[in-house]
Amino acid sequence: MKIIYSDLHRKRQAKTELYGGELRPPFECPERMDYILAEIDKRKFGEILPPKEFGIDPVLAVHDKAYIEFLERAWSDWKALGYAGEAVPNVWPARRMRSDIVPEHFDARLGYYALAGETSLSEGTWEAAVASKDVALTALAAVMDGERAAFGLCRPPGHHAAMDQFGGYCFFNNAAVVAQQARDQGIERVAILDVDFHHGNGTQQIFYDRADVQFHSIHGDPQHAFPHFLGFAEEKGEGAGEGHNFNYPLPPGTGFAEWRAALSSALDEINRYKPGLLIVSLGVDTFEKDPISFFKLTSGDFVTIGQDIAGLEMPTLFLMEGGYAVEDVGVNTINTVSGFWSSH
Ligand code: FKS
Ligand code: ZN
Repeated sequence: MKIIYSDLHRKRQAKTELYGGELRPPFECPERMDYILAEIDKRKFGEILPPKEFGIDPVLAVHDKAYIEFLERAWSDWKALGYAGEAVPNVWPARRMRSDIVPEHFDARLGYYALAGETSLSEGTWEAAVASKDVALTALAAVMDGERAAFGLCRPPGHHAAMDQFGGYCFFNNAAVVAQQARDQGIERVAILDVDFHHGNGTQQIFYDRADVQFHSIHGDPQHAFPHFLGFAEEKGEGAGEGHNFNYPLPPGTGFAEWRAALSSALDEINRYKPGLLIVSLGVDTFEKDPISFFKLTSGDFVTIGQDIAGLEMPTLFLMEGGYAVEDVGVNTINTVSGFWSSH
């Protein structure tokens, strides 16, 4: 399998994440990639290739222009204010206030374009986010050129990023960028299967009113898990997208049998939809030892997930999302893609 990877992810090396009332080192750290690379090397699995540069146009196709410009300038704007720490939002256009005015003061812009407060903007975040979407787009190009599957080792992740909001460690929605690019290159229907522990709120939002990109997310019940305010089963899409959004929220303590039943429903539905491309938002934070999640999947279960997905027999693009049991992230990730590859 072709695996696309860039060292530029290291430019995102935030020092802080707001968690439990403290600023702690982020769960989403560069070492996650080191464990994946080590596992690839150990098993001699796949072939690692660098990304090509695709410019900003594919991002503009799904994200707001002013949001992109905000992100590009954020670090220098923040530095100009002379604060000591990294850029952490602390004010929002909350319910009963106005969100129709894009604010001028950077503190307010930061909150305007943020959907949560854990993700600090830091030096190099923009460069890493740009490289991450190029990794995704290069992996797509491999599949468009006829590969059965490819794996974009994206970091930072993308599935929480909405049309004009960052958060949940995400800046550009890599899955949405490649889904749109595939559509623009003539693929009529694209399915996105999000198996990260967290609901893919950004991906859902971007395609919510569209029938040409179908979204499935299996995740921790938002009553108990981030992003908390989206991802309920009753969200089925709107307008032309009605009936093309599928959420499978699962309770704390969910084990593989129940999780796999949700996967099976999603795969059945995707089979009926007959997309020309399947994009898998691959998070391995469903693992039993994940420090911020509550599912109980074992390392062996990830092999089965890969095999089950391969059963669809569709051109498939895996994109990396979350997973924070850092020392197990490599094994769990490569178990998934190698399970797929050895049974396709
Ligand atoms: C837990 C607080 C959770 C934020 C969690 C973000 C998860 C990010 C992710 C991604 F794939 F995007 F990286 N705080 N009490 O894993 O979904
Ligand atoms: Zn996650």
